[in-house]
Amino acid sequence: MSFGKTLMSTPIKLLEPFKLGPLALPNRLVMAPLTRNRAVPPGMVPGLLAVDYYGQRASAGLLITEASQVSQQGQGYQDTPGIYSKQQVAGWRKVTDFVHERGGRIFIQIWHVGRISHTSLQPGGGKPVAPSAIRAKGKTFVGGQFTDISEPRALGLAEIPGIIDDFKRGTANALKAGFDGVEIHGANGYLLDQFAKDGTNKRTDGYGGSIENRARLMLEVARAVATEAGPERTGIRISPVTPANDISDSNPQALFNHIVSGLDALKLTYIHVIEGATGGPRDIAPFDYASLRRTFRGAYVANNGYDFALATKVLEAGAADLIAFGKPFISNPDLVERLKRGAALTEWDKATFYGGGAKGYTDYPTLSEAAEAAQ
Ligand code: 8OZ
Repeated sequence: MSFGKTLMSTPIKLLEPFKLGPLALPNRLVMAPLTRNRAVPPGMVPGLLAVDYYGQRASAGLLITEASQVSQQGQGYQDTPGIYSKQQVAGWRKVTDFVHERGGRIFIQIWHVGRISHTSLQPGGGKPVAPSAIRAKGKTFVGGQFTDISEPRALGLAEIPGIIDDFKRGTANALKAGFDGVEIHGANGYLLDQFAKDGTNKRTDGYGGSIENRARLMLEVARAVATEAGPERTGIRISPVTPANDISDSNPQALFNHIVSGLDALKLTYIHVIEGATGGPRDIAPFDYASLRRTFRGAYVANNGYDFALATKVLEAGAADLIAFGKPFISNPDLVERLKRGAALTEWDKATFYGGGAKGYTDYPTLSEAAEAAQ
């Protein structure tokens, strides 16, 4: 990632303010949702380290938390936080208070992993749930090791309202916890993406078959969340062509043109689009992202492999309003300040991405801390 000095004499588009619904963002940098697996078991409560971690990054235009499950059933990895219990709400409240104290804005990303889970995480040791009983090829991280994803069972039609209610309760809890808004995780092969895409959805009821039917759950969840939080405080993350978590679709362009048109009708505040393969090549499959931009009247948050040069180009072309950075925010809590100064960035350490303690989480220095340490 290069934040070159050569561009420093021209105004930096990423540092321009942006109005996101009721929120005045001081810049166009969004901290992407990042799974860090440091919630405190057994309650999956965000701990004091998380307070520090998000507080350190409060200068981002908008922070989006790591994905937080709306139910125990919605958990797929060890030590990810929830937003379904009183204790979790109390834990998150400390996070939002500290971020606000430091002048920041923060949305919580809420998810249900669907089939990307393991029986050891599920209520009563049961099977994870999915649109159809098709096991994902891949591993999840549980009990301190990478383990094969479990065989799921297909959700019964009668269970679907309960899933929507879980997202609704998660949203109500998020507001109680003091979040400025909610991002629905509709991406990366988790439950809502599993319903939307035909590689994972073989249902024959009203939630399977046609594009309209497969998109139904994502749009119903979006409506429920927006009803609870207000559409101006509701965003959603999508990943039309990612192969993450063994997901695929035979016609992602038609599917996502339909989904985004539905999201536009609900007046959501943003779509957050992972362009290409999550954390991988941006050009993995042809897709016309501009058509989503044209369809959706809210903000367009672009993500995946952006550096300063590409972000500037895309913002200047009007192809996006905000850019979400992931790994650079892990290792540079003061990413915005470093951009302002044209300062070098700290490299991230992959070994400490998932799980552990403060190391690789809250101990990356700001510029001034690094300067002090060098004295
Ligand atoms: C990395 C590891 C575990 C989960 C995603 C929430 O892909 C994730 C995730 C990423 O959206």
